Amino acid sequence: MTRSLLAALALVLACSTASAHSYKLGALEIGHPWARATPPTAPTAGAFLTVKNTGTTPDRLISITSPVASAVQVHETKMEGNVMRMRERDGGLEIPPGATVTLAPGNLHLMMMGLKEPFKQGDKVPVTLVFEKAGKIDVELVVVPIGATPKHDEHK
Ligand SMILES: [Cu+2]
Repeated sequence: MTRSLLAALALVLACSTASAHSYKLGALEIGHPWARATPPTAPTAGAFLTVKNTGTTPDRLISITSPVASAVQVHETKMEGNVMRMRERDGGLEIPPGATVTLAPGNLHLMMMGLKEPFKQGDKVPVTLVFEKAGKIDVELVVVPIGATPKHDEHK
C-alpha cells in the first residue's frame, strides 16, 4: 500500500469515529475535538473543534486545561502583510446564540503549550473546557496523522 493510501485510510477511520465523537453541555454542542500528531520534540500543538450554541444567550469559552500541556490558549491566526501571525485571543472565545464557532487549521485554534509528551496518531488527549455559563466539560482530542485534516472539518 502506498503511503498516501494509508493516510487516506487513517482519515476514514478518524472520520468514522467522529459521528460518536461529540459532546453536549447545556445549550452547547462540542463537535469532534482533534489534533495532529506532533514531531517528538515539538513544544506545542494546535487543537481543533467546533462549538455550537443552540441556546438564546451568548456563552464564552474562558479556560482550557490539559494534563499533557502546561498551558492552553485560544489563538487566532491572522495575515499581517505576507506573514501569518498567531496571537492569543483576549477575553476568551465568544459563542453567540445560534452560532457554530469553528476552530480549524489556519484560523482559530487551541494552542497547547509546553507539551509533556508528543501526540501520537490514535491517541486520545484529555482536555477540559470551561464555559462562562454552561460550566465545565472533559473532552478527548482524537489524534490524526501529521499534516492530516479530517474531511468533515471546514477548511480552505
Ligand atoms: Cu497558535
